[in-house]
Amino acid sequence: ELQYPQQLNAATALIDDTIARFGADRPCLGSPGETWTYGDVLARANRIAHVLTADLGVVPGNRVLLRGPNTPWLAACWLAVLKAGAVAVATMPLLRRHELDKINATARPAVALCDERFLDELPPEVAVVSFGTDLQARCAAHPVTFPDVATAADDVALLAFTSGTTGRPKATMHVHRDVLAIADTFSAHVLKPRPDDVFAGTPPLAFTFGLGGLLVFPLRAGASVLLVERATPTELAAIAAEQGVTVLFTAPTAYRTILDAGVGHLLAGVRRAVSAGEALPAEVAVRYREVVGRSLIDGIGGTEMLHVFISAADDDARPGATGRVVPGFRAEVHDVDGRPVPDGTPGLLAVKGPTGCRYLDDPRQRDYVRGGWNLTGDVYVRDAEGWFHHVARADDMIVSSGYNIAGPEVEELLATHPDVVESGVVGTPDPERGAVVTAFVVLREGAVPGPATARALQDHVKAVGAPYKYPRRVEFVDALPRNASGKLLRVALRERAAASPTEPEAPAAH
Ligand code: 3UK
Repeated sequence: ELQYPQQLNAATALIDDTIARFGADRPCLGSPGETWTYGDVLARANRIAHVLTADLGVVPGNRVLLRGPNTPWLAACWLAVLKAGAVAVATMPLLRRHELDKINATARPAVALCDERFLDELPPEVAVVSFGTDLQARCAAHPVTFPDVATAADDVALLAFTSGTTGRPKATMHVHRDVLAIADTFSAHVLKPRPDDVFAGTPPLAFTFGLGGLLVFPLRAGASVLLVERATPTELAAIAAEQGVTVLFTAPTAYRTILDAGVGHLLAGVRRAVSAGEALPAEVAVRYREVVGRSLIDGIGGTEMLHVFISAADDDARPGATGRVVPGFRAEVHDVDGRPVPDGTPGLLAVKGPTGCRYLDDPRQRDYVRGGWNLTGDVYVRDAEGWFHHVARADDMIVSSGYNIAGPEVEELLATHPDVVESGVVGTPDPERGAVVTAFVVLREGAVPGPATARALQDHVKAVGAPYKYPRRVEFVDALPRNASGKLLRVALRERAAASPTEPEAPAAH
């Protein structure tokens, strides 16, 4: 059981309390050009908190929209918002006006703090202060100390928007206690960070995967974090080697790309490499272990749960399984009526723990939380040893001629063919079969996109998996569509498949 005082400000805990434990002169936030010590971060966050409250009239409970790529300024603004007792609404840098309009309408921020290079897409009705120059100039007029607002542990600290691809975006509310709870469960028990650790990675701070891994976890441990604005997977590997990164956060496709490029050895100094957002293909997990000598830490988390609740560990991983329940959480596999199913049987993943789903003003709360359990929308199997195996998102199950086929499973089978870089597998409606398994495939350089390769891939799937799972339709594409947090957009593939009627069994060359 985690115990927190009733009065709790997560930003005070992450900065002021960490300084009290480890001192102010240690490195805290780094970017390619500079390093801010804990003392620098404290002074800047405090001054920004004065700007928010004194200059901009922000009061506790107001929401403050944040926008920008991962930089020390963005991180300091996030801490300042919490110090002021306000609610941080961080937005993904890739979002454009249309998406920001929806977020603005739901969150109704009092003011926005925005990287000066990212002002363009903000809705005109939002009052905005840009950082660094404008905000920096205002900061100079304020003292480096600030009396942090004495928030309650269960006051809302942040709104995080789900990466959902249909309908109105859902805002999830997380309280000050939740922010510390993710550090004191997954990070403390699985990552076991030390003050000399150097964290880095690619997820935006607006994605709670990045917020935890690239701000909350390092600061809770007195460690430092290197914030990179943008990096290809191979650039990330080079940065990790050059900068002595020891804890790394990125998506499964990035690890795969690093291994494919033959630069996996650059991660030799990384003690903990976390993969989340999508299922980690077993093949990638195996190759990573061979090349780097440690296991990737696969973890499933979610915006609704704030962070990871089932994970492997660097010294305890099983390729093909996500992991085991993180201490502090409970997880079960349920049938549609909410009853636990026996081990070995697929069902709906149900989770409870110190964090959980609280949608802001949204009837979909009723679907996500049932009988006290959070239903993530994933189909999972638990084995007798307590390992959880990801099957698919419930929406990504394909029912074809009465068979239940998980799109991601067919993707795994395809990934074992040497010509395949990656694939996205969805169902296309079909009058006879209900749905037809359709694979969008990215081929390795040199492989020929055409009927012969399609046939070879189909035969391969039939040979390594149950034959009924083979993709009756195969389409070759240059890249797969992904959303702002790097997830495969299966909805877009379904639309594409439905829009381009192809003769089954006679795939067109791309
Ligand atoms: C899927 C996974 C298999 C799964 C997230 C870590 O991804 C995060 O949050 P989102 O709200 O999406 C949640 C959904 O993504 N998923 C995530 N990780 C895995 N599926 N294996 C995995 N390891 O469908 C889940 O329900 O975007 C991940 C930490 C914080 C996060 N917000």
